Amino acid sequence: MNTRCGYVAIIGRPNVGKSTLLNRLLGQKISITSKKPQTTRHNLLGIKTTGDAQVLFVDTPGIHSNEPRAINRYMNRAALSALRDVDVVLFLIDREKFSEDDEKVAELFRNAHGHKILVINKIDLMSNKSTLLPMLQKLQVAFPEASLVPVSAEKGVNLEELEKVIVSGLPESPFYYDEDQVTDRSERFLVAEVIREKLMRQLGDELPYSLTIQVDRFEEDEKIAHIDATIFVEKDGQKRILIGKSGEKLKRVGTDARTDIEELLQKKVMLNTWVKVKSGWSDDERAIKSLGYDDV
Ligand SMILES: Nc1nc2c(ncn2[C@@H]2O[C@H](COP(=O)(O)OP(=O)(O)OP(=O)(O)O)[C@@H](O)[C@H]2O)c(=O)[nH]1
Ligand SMILES: [Mg+2]
Repeated sequence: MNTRCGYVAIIGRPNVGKSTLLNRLLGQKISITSKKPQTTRHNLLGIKTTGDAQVLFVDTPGIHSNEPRAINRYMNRAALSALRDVDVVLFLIDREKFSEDDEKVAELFRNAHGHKILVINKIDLMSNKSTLLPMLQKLQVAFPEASLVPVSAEKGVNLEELEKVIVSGLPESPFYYDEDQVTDRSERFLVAEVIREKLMRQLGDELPYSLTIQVDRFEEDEKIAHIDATIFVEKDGQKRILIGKSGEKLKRVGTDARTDIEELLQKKVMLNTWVKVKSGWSDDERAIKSLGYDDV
């Protein structure tokens, strides 16, 4: 039997649903998601092996044109690097809005190598389904080389069709990874991401962009994992907001994170979190490197 295997980059502006789609396709949550744009900061490999195909999905940070800080430039760099040596490119857009950032990604998509698939996401939100066909026709003219697939990542609509189109774009090749492997990222990395997700979801608009997580201790035996993590923010005021009245806010974040980490590691988890101020880390090239933003 000839097997197929190759890399599939998932690109798009922030918030179109790239990470939601990855998790859905894998049938397992490895990538964090939230209502806020710029949730994903790192490229994340998600491996799906079924029958004679192994798909190596790369979820990427949303490409954006407003790049005020070093961390934003790192995120865009990461997304761009995913397009190198890729076999299939999935360009995700939201059903109706086509913004300046979408244009920017569209340009990269047009110039990309590999099979091109334009994925129109969130079709569950289309109130008038009769607008879908004319929209697809317009998009096909704008992207003549691309296969068009409308989906709902959240509701799982039309994903089998999408997978078929993806697999048909993969080259014949032996598998690169073990069949039961889901990602190449460490549990330590995934744990830090879960904590960041709970913070993204529970905090107001500005603060999430000023924080980053470092796992200081990760020790486990068969039954229990002991995890210590530091949440870095940029200002004293942010630390106060984050801790909240008598530590309530942080406690809620910790409880939510622990539940997800227990699910991830399949064991009991003792999680301790601290908040520290690291002034200006997000716009400091050296600081972001030392905080793990160093792989592109
Ligand atoms: N209704 C609906 N919501 C969706 C769908 N897909 C994703 N969402 C929501 O859109 C929001 C953004 O989803 P993410 O998966 O975090 O988006 P992303 O493209 O990874 O965003 P960044 O990581 O910031 O680039 C979340 O609130 C999702 O629940 C969909 O098919 N339908
Ligand atoms: Mg994402």
